[in-house]
Parts: sequence; structure tokens; C-alpha cells
Amino acid sequence: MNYFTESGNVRRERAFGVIEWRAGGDKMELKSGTIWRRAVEAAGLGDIHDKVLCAERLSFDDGMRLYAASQLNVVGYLANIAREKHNGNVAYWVRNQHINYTNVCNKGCLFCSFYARPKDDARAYCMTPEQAAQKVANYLDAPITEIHVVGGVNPKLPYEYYIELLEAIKAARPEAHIKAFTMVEIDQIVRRAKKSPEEVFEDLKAAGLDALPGGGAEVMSERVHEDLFAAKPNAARWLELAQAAHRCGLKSNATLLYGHVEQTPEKVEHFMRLREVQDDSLQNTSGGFLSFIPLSWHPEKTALEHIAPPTGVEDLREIAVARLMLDNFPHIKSFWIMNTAPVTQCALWHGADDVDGTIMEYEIVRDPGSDRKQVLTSRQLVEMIVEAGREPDERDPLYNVVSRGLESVSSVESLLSQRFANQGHNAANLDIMARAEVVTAAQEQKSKLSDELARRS
Ligand code: V47
Repeated sequence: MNYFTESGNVRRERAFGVIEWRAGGDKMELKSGTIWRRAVEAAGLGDIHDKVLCAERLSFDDGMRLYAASQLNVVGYLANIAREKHNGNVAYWVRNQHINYTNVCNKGCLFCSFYARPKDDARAYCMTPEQAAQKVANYLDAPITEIHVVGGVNPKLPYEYYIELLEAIKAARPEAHIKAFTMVEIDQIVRRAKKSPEEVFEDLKAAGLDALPGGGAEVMSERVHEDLFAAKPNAARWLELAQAAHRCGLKSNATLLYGHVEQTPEKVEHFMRLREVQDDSLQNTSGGFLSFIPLSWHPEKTALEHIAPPTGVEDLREIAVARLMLDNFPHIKSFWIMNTAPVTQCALWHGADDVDGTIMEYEIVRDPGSDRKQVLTSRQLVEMIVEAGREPDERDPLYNVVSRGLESVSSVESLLSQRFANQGHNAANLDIMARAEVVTAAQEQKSKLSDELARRS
């Protein structure tokens, strides 16, 4: 709306600010007091807004208040300011392939449905390096740039297995980056190697390792560690290994598993600890952590199945608070497998700048009765971003831009559909691949929940 003020100035009000031209002068002033400012103040977050505008660091208490604020849209608005400062209008996606090389795990985490006990579990599997390489070979006609490799902590695997696994994958697809092993697997590999973490990272790099995924720290709280994943290395060890990786020149990600028994101060503490480690690495390098991924917990088939999963609304708040607290992390990812495609589209306006990728197959969270394929095609990822009003950029795991906008969206998906048809995958799966939102049964249920919540609010 444009109008004349009493002093004859021309004033233009927009949701993002007020611009005023003085009568007879060319000076322009930007004023606060906008619709959004009023909403932020009504939510009691005016001081945090000021800090976000000046890129001033938020405190532990600020983090607690962002979780407590009743208006998600205000928290999302603040996160979006930070998001656009870091990444403008761009939303990243990646052509990737996940390989979960073994589900055998001796950690027994109560939040997990993926693992099989080392002894007498009919579900147990472990790929040989050659079988993992065959998985890579299955997708050679798709221009994948990232191979994401994680698995359980399988006590039978010798050090050489991990080296050979990387070598076999690299040989099958030399041009792709390998992003492999959470710090929990690294802890196990270091023990098997009987070497220092630095020596192990150098060996793994020589075998083809390019970067490390997040995962494994879950939530940095001794209490939750004791209750849900006591057999895993604790937060201090996870951070120590991440720092060793960064010193060896490897980039890594970090995650937070939320929505189970954790409490808000524990999540804020998680951010504070990650931020501190990233500060340290920024003193010597361009920063060891690349992306932070809040992981929405899926209770299905876990020992904690009685706990209700987080809603889409909660997922958006996690993304937003992460963006605001982790001011030294370049990227915040909304992993569509966990969050669903529609929630991920909203997340692009609540702090996220990355939707992850094509995935292909995912074992850690899936409907046990369904096919293990969980795919979004490159076209679907790009359409999802464009429909949400952001500019898609395809990236590799190190966030080098591979293609911009719609430039590289080809007929990859029809190639994939053909191959799946040849391999006898069922019609429902092909139907899923053709849809704009690809969601597993669990994810569909979750998005129904968030629709219902939106209708009630
Ligand atoms: O550490 C296990 C989580 C993680 C469940 O770095 C579960 O780009 C939800 O770290 N519900 C592994 N989550 C996955 C991971 C990851 C995923 C996507 C991208 C990146 C990246 C990393 O999965 C585990 C654990 O926190 N997890 N069980 C569950 N039922």
C-alpha cells in the first residue's frame, strides 16, 4: 500500500518493511514496525529478531524460547531471514544413492528398527564388497554424484572389509564422491584397526572416502544416551572423532534424532556443542561441518513404538530452531525420507536449503511390508523445489554446484522406470515413482496427521 504521510512523504508498506521517500528529497529510509515485526513482538521474540537481523549469535535461553514460542510461523519467519542470508533463494538437491551394507549391529538402540542382532536373526544381512559394487553398477545410467554408505556396527567385520568396501565402490563408479560411515562406525573401525583415528582416516581416504555423513550422535545428552543407546560412543567421543576427521581435511555432517524421549534443553545443548566444535574448525579451515540434518524419529517397529511420532508442525520447528542456533553451519537439510515431501516443501521457508536426493534404496526407515526402494527422481526433486517457490541447484556432497535450475533434468526417471519394470518391480512401485510426492506408508500417515493439525489450528 502506498500513501502520503502527514509531512507529505510517500510511504510504501510491505510485509517485509516500510520504505519512505521524503518530500522534495531523494533519501530513502527503511523502517521497522511492519506486520511481521508486530507479530514477532506479539510472540515476545523482538530481541531475537534484532539479533537475527544483525547476525548476532543466539544464546541457550534464546533457543529455549524459540522452542516455547506458540507461533510456529514467527519462528519460521526468523529462520527464513537466516536461511536467506546463508543461501538466498537457492534450494539444493543431489543425485545420490544410499547403500546400507549391513543391518547387523551390536548396539541395540531402542529407537531403531533397522538393526538385526549379530546372532540368529533371520533378517540379518551383510553385503560383500562385490555385492555393494553391484548395487552401484545397477545405477550407472543415472548421473549420480554421491554414494552414501552406512550400516550397523557388525562386530564380525575386520578392518580390511571397510577398506575393500570403499575400494570396490570407488572402482565401480570412480567419478562419484563416497560419503561413508557415521562416527559410530568410525569408532568401531578405529578399534578394529588398532590405529589412531587420524591414521584410519588417511587409510579410508586412500581407499576412496571423500566425506562423512551425520548420524550416530542422536541427541547429545548423557541421560538419553544411558536410556536409549548406552552401547554407542557418547557425545564427547562422537565430537572427538568428527574433529579428527576435520583435521584430516574431511568434511562431515551432523544430525539430531528428535521426537522420542529427549527434552528441549537437551536439544538446545546439542546445538551449542556442535556450534562450538564448528567454531574451532573455522579457525583453521573453511569449517568441518557442511550440513545439519534434524532427523524426525519414526517409531514403527521399534522398542518404543508406543510413543507417537513428531508431527509435520514439529518437524518444521526443528528445522527452524536448527537454522537459527547453528549460525556457523552453511546448510540445513530437510531429509524428505523422514519429513515427507510436502513438509520438506514448507521446510524450505522455515530454514532449510537442502532437500537431499534421489536416494534409490533406504533401509533405516521404511515400511517393512513394502518394497525397499524409496526414490524421488531428479525431475520430482526439481519440481518439488520449484513448486515451493525456490530455485533448484543440483549439488555434489561437498556442495559444489553440478547444474542450475532445470538444466540437467532429463529422462533419467524413464530410464529408471524401465529398469524397474525389467526387474519385475510391482505396479504400485512404478505408480509411486510417477507421483509428485513419493512417501512411504508411514510418511503418508504422518502427513495426514500434520494436515489434521493444520485444519484444527
Ligand atoms: O544415526 C535410526 C537415525 C541415522 C531411526 O549426513 C532413525 O547427509 C528416524 O545419519 N527414525 C542414520 N531416524 C541416517 C543419517 C543421515 C540420513 C540422511 C542424510 C544424512 C547426511 C545422514 O538414522 C542414525 C539415527 O539417528 N535413525 N533409526 C528411526 N526409527
